[in-house]
Amino acid sequence: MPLAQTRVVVLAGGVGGSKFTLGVRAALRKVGAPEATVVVNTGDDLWLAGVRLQPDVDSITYALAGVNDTVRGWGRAGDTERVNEELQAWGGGWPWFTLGDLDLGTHLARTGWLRDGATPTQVLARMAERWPLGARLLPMTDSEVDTHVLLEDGGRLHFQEWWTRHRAALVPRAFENPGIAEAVPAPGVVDAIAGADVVLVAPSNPVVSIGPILGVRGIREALQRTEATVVGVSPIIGGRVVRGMADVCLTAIGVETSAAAVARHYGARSDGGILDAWLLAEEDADAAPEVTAAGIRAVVAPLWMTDVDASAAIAAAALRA
Ligand code: FO1
Repeated sequence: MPLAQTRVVVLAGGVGGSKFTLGVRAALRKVGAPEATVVVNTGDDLWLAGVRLQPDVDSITYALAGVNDTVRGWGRAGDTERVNEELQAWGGGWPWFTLGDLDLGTHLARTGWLRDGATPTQVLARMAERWPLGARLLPMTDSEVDTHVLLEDGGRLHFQEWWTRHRAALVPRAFENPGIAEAVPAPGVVDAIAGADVVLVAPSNPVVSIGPILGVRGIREALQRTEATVVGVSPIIGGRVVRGMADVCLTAIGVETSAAAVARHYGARSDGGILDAWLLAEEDADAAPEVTAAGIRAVVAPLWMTDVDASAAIAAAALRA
């Protein structure tokens, strides 16, 4: 299959997903291939102060539109916080969570359309009309799924509170996704996977970003059935998480923070899992035999997403795999 005709689907969430998606877009443009379809995690979406927030959808949309805050890693570049100050003066929202003024414009538009009866898929398509994103974004599901963190001390927190307020410092014993059992894939997700030549699993948090996508009934099955090659990119480099606090999440579900352990967690397609191949960082080349032994083809490549060119090179390596 010539690269120029490759139909690509990406499973993505959050900051790792945004950087990787930018790389995929650049790599596909370079060879004149069609735009990728990106299935985005919506498991940490939430209602706050009457508006619907979609952190991962917005991170990826803003990044593709080139309007994201690359320093903070979330929200809009150059945003201000006047509305948030007033909201908090009323005791609204969360004191440890900032809703930027421009970002709030997104949430208000989205909430209005949802209230008018649009589905999240339709809302996202409408948002994508504003900027030439160069990729088709689909939410993993149109129904509301949450992420809760069950703590060692018996407590239960919303994921955003645990992540943003406590910086993942409270020891989790499990993650739950209320609503996931009833969720079905958003329209177009299963067809995109079925019609793809390559499915790429972004180097996003395996537990709270990719985990919910795979938890939507029908998506894992579509990955197992597709004729596409499914290639994952390790979010672990040199035995450490590249960004975020994915190690805490992995420990909670009993997975070691290593490139091979995450590959085994996803599993080989030949063994009921989802992967055909796994991109390992050069720093983790030693782990290649372990990955191969699990029935997954190991491909060693530089994996630091330092800029779009580096991310595009990673995406190209994944496409070649
Ligand atoms: N992350 C923070 O660390 N602090 C914030 O105040 C914050 C606000 C925020 C508002 C809207 C939004 O879509 C995302 C926001 N994030 C914030 C990022 C987000 O909480 C997490 O980084 C992701 O959910 C993890 O994937």
